[in-house]
Amino acid sequence: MEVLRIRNHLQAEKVGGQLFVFNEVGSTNDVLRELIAEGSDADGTVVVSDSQTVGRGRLGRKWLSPGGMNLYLSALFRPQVSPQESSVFTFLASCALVEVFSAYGVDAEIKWPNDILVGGKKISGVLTELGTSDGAVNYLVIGIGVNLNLPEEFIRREMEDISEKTTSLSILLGEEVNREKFCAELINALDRFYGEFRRRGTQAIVDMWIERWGFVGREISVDVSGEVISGVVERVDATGFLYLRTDEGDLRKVITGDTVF
Ligand code: BT5
Repeated sequence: MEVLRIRNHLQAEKVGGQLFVFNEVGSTNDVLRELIAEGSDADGTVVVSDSQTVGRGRLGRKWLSPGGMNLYLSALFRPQVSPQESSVFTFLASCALVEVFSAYGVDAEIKWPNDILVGGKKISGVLTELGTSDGAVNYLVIGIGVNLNLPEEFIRREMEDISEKTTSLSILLGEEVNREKFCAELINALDRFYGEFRRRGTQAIVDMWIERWGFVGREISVDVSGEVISGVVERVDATGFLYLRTDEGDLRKVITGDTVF
């Protein structure tokens, strides 16, 4: 991927102001953290790589990151938020992804807390990491992986255990996707939602996310470190925590976990 080809499609105000493109890195989240340590720490800085050798998900999981076909992007945000509010930026990224997929005519679903699915299959994941100093957020690194041109046979061959649960935009559209254009559109969407955040704060992002997620008032099951909690989602607070009313009538606050279908 080439910087200029991405820049050609950019309309962003803040996100992507500094844009670094690599052929191969360990993880774009780590590269961005190194750049921050070296002083390239402008709000909205973006790192993109063609491939990752050790792409990761949450809780030490792997993110399969073959070269030449997908998007691996990390964006730096420096908002005034508490560490508890950092998951609101996972929501922000999810809203941006849903908007971009929708522009391709693809109806994407959000799976709490950080997955984007189409027809029940995962197409994208978000990994939010934070740097703190004195208990306050110094920066947030939002890592986004999107399966763009991942072919069906790669999924079958290399992703055996998750092959039934994985898809890509090219499979859905039946044609190759221009990765630089998609990358720019995602940066533009992140920029719009970041603008909303700066104007209207965390609650506005949570509200937009709730609308797109669509599970308030519905029953879900969540795996929290091996314990499955089921209940009706009563609300999502301004820090992104879920409140589930269980069959027993208890209200359980859920901070993180995985939705179980
Ligand atoms: C995620 O974690 O979904 C967050 C993924 C974030 C990846 C981006 S790429 C740019 C940046 N740099 C990084 O190193 N990471 C970020 P989690 O919810 O823990 O899901 C991980 C699980 O998704 C794995 O255990 C697999 O089951 C599945 N998975 C792995 N690779 C996949 C892929 N390419 N497509 C779909 N599912 C995948």
